[in-house]
Amino acid sequence: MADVGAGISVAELQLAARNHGMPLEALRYDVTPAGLHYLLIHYDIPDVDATSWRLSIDGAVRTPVTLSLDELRSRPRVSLAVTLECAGNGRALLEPHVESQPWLVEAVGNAVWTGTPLRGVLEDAGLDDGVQEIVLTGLDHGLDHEVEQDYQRSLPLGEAMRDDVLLAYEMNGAPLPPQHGFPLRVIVPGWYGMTHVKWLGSITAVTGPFEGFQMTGSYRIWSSDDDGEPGEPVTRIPPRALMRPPGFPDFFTRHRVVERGEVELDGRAWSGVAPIERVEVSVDGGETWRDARLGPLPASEYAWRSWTSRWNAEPGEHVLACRATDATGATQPTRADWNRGGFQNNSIHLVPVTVR
Ligand SMILES: Nc1nc2c(c(=O)[nH]1)N[C@H]1C(S)=C(S)[C@@H](COP(=O)(O)O)O[C@H]1N2
Ligand SMILES: [Mo]
Repeated sequence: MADVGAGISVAELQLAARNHGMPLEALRYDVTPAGLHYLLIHYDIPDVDATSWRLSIDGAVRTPVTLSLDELRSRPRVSLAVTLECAGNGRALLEPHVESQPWLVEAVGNAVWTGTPLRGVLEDAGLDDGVQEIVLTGLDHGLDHEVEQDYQRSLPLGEAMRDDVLLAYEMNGAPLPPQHGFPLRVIVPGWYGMTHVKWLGSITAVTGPFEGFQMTGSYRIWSSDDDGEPGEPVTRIPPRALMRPPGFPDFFTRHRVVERGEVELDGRAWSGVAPIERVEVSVDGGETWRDARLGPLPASEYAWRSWTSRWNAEPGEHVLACRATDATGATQPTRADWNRGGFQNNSIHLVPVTVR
């Protein structure tokens, strides 16, 4: 860890203090308690009065609709366990340094979200022919790179009409906490976090591509520093595994101390593209690998899967590692390619330990 994050600015520290990660020991919970789930808030948490709040469905629809929270709650109800990960997870491990929220590996959580399918709401409004995308607008407002905006993301129509895309009003069986989008957020299983719009205010059907800042000015893979490069959009989460760090930490460095002998290593693995098929573990920094045991099938296709692996720990310095492979055969790189926004760094998780 020595020089990772060298040159992190006070502005980045300010972001890191607002937007916390999931402490890695919370990998022990299949369902992440709300307070331990990672958090990413671009602007301010809006102040929403649930009784006067309304969701509007407008744009290229036959009947524009507004719905209250009670009306949404009386619609068909679906609960789904979904692993959310920020597209910037791993950013601070990239070199050269990318300025933004300086995540290491912990921008993840797996919660049970309850709500009503977006699809039904769109069908009730009646989409016009030629609708291409659904724009989701949050009630939060701010500036990014001098562009003043409401937080907005769009979804291609095909994704928006999936049965498992939810307008969620509960997290882990309780009303959404303010920081996670009260009173309503979108859940798009499989996609990186930026698409799961919180504090939802309106849903707008559009007949062309939506080109708001969060679609064109961010969340794209730009491989160079060239401003003119359009870049590929960031969409679904590629495979990743994390290890629950064994033993106990040093306060300041968080370096681990492990007692010699049999150690049961464990963690979680997920992919937003296809089910996890394999997790491997290395106890020599990724030189050699062996298969971990996969836990039971997760509660949903988009929830993380547990894994375990036994290790006979011998005294000395070791670097533990894990990596996931999904059903498409996609796996994790030892070192991900740099990109200007610092997105999608799913390089393997390394955990240095001292065994005594
Ligand atoms: N309205 C709004 N929605 C938002 C954001 C935001 O800043 N405003 N942040 C997004 C990003 S980048 C991520 S990673 C997820 C984080 O969700 P969580 O804080 O519930 O973990 O919310 C997304 N939804
Ligand atoms: Mo994010």
